[in-house]
Amino acid sequence: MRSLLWLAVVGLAVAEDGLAAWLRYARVPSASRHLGKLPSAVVTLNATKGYPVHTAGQELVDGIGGLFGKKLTVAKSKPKGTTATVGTVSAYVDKNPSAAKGLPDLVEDGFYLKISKGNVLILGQNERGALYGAFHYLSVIAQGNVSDFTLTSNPDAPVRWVNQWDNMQDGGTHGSVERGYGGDSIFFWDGHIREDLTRAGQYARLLASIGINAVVANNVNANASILTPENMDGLARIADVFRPYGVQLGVSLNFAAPQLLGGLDTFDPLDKTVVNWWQGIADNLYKRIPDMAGYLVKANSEGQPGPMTYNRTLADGANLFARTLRPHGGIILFRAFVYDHRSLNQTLDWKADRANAAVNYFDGLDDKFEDNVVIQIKYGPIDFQVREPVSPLFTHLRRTGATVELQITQEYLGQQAHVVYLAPMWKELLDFDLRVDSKPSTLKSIVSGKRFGQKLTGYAGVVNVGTNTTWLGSHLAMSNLYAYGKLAWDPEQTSTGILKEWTTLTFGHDKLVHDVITKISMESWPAYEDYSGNLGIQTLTDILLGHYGPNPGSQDGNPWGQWTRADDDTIGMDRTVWNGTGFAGQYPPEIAAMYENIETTPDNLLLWFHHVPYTQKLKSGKTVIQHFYDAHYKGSATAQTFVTLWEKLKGRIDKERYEHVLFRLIYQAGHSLVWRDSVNQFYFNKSGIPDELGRVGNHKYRIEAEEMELKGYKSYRVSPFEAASGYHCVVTETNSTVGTATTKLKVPSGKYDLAVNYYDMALGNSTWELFVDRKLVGKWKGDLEYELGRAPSPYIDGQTAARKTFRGVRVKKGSELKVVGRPDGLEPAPIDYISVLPEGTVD
Ligand code: GCV
Repeated sequence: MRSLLWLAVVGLAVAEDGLAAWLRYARVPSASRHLGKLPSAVVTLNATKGYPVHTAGQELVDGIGGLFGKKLTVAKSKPKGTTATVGTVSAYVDKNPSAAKGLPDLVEDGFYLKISKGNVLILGQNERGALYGAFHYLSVIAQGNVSDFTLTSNPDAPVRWVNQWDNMQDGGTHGSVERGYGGDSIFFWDGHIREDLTRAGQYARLLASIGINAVVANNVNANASILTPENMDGLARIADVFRPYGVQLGVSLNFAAPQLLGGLDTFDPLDKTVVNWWQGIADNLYKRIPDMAGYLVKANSEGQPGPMTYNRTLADGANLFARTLRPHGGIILFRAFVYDHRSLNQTLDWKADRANAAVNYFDGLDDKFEDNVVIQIKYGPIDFQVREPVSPLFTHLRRTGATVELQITQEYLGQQAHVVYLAPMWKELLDFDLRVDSKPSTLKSIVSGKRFGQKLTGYAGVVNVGTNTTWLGSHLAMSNLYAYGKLAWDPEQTSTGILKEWTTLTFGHDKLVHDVITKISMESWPAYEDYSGNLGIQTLTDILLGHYGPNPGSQDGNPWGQWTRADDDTIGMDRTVWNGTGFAGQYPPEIAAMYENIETTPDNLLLWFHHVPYTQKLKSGKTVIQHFYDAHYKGSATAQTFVTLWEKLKGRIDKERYEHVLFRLIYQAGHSLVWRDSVNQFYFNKSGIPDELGRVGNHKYRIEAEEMELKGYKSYRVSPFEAASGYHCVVTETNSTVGTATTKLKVPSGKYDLAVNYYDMALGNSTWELFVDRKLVGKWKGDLEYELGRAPSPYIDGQTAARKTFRGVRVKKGSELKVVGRPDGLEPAPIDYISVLPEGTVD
């Protein structure tokens, strides 16, 4: 068995398909030189198979074996030679009572490490802590550090959960995993819990290695059927594969389950039969899963039922569950994402504002919650946008603990088809000082419980991994999951420090690899913000469909409340108290005053708080509109450099991951131009204000497909208009007609980069061929819906717009340029334009 496990670990490292993530245990450089500084045997104290101390022993054997090629033996008591001893503090003190005095204080899940001349002592406050300590030690030596050290490490907060938005059934809300871009659910299929939960166990291992202690496996948009006896048995199986890693299971509930599943005629939280029904559920769950973490509840939000249906408060709703969990020691994370997406009216009410909802609903309830209720608050008041101010609700809960909800899955941030390293954004949020009572009150101090003294506080990360071997659909996106765990444990860590660790563990020690990944990652969030939504206007993505690709117009004119209030002359949400929605007044006075005043509002949140003319001058001296234009050019130019940077790594990392990442970066570079042009075109059209640098609307290298000589293709007006250059593309005349678009080139003879902008809809897999003087330059297929996990779309719009570039193509003046498009299914091989670019030019 041991050798099988050994092979599995080594095998994972060899395949480099991403499955092993940062736990590859790949051989460190000059491994044999360090053997003397490593333990020769592992002693596990009071280990029981299936529990974390036992797992820790196995990880040490596998880890040191993989990293250094040294085979360790596992012993129950102290063998000869250097030893790694791992266990809980109490097990250690039982055996060595005199050692108790020298040990530090540990909080729940904390650990102590003492490394001295090859002897390693790893003690956890509990079994989980011991496993965390083992993973920490392995991470340190994997980074090449085998020197002696002593470390006491305690988590900053007790709640360090992840949420999966997995549906029980494919075709549930947004497929198998809502807002998941890494494949199908690893937990559920066809309404049931999967038989094979291997991936769930591997997931728990990854999470334990970064200090995560619970996973809510099912979507917050919960299906009541998760609570059938059969599915409860299935949940118990998930808990069984989590347990060896100290990861507890949490369950999302549907508030109306007593009616939907229980057959009651009510789900009123104060109704006795409802209370009894829920008590029965808790008892049945805990009978199967005695160590269950608790519940997660989304109520009265986006169509989900909740206590307000019966005019009960949110506290009545949360407490109902809290009381049924109390006898079992469980906790409930109750989401603050409560708002009504049906009644907000933008036209009639200048003061209407979705951002106000959370504080409005929760104000006055702080002292009404049971003490095993935690309020889970998204970092910003709207919904995981590229930039939001910290939610003011964090300052309104002083007795009840809060978790900050961060989103690892990049719903509004490029859906893992764009690289966006999120740690810098999270750090900015966590470091933000909310100045409660005019005292230092950073978000991190609030969610650690230190600022207000609550016991139950922390972090909740929406992760949404899937069956894809890369977990998230992209190798580089995994730095976000790693960073989430690291920051939840210790928010003082730096974004670059975390990245460095992750890069070493994931890709090795090569300095160039580090330099490139650091540069791309650290520039990625600013670049994405630059080419999506600037100055606090939100991401400007398509909020009605897949939340992917540009669609600034979709923000307004609907009750979802992600408004920009852009008209021909002005833009931005007036959230001031004196003239607007009053949202700024939800902050403590110092912060409220800062946001109330346009002069003291930082530029990057200007349009979040103020409604201004496009000609409003920023602190930089630029106007709002010119900033938009410039930022979109700057951000998309940065995205182009990611490709050339990555290409430097050819041959320096394994081919499999090199190609996988390169494909995505090339796609991102092309799509960033779609973003640039759509957003700029939209606001140029609205404001009529030209770009001072004359770029917007002027594309001298472009040949519009609709202006080429067409055979079998016809011109098609795209909606929204800004998603196509010249507002039009071409589509084949029928679903079976082959289309050709031909033109004579007027450029001087030479080498050019030829870029074809096309649309890859999820309705078929058209093929395109590009010819110069009848010679095939290249051929490609419209199959991005299989290659990228981003939300598939059936439309010709900013979501599906993509670019294929052929570099260094020789053309002559007068050469014939031809694209042949073969439709497939309902996809009519659409083409927007072709750019004939002098080498190195971007447009
Ligand atoms: C799970 C956003 C997402 C929804 C998500 C919701 C939430 O609106 O688009 O997919 O639903 O947030 O966080 O509950």
